[in-house]
Amino acid sequence: MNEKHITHLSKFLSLVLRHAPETIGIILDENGWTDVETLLEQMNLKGEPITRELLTVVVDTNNKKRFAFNEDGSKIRASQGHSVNVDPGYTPQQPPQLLYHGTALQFKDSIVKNGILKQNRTHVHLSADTETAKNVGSRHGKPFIFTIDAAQMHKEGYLFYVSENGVWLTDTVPPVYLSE
Ligand code: HQG
Repeated sequence: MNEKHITHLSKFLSLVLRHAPETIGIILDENGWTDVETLLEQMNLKGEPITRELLTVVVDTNNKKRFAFNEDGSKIRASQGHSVNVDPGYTPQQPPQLLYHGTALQFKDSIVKNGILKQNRTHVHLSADTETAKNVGSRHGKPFIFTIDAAQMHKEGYLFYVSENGVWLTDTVPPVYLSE
């Protein structure tokens, strides 16, 4: 199986399972799940040939474990990263003392002033370690890492979730909890 093709399919799945299900005429339920058979049918119909076996390879080999099947394998969803309004239904968790947010240097001043905002996504995405945060930030430019006093936020009532693939999610991070 061709690695480039797997990456292409992963990006296509990110598009339809996180941002634009309507491009291939599928529907996400309120928790982000969609029917696997319908997904396969619609992808084949819309010029993205895929089999159940190939879909399983894409899910299993994904470097960030971006997608998950439900227990009986009849449904699939993205574990995080949505811009469409779905609620994965994760249970609030006690976060570690510190979490990290990797961004690009050009956003630093605005974040110091306004806090970390979720922009187009349903949540602010935070990392448990600086290495991951650095990789996230590099996607946007010269990486810059903010440290977040997650324990204090939690103490003051902010909710934190951890996605099935280990990304920490919260609604917003006000400037007062940020350090550089
Ligand atoms: C920035 C990837 C100015 C924020 C990653 C980020 C992650 C502000 C950008 C996941 C701001 C939004 C999410 C403010 C936030 N002023 N800029 N007040 N508040 N920003 O892509 O966190 O590979 O929506 O710092 O690994 O970069 O797709 O969020 O730079 O887990 O699976 O606005 O996406 O995962 O960018 O990345 P994004 P993100 P995948």
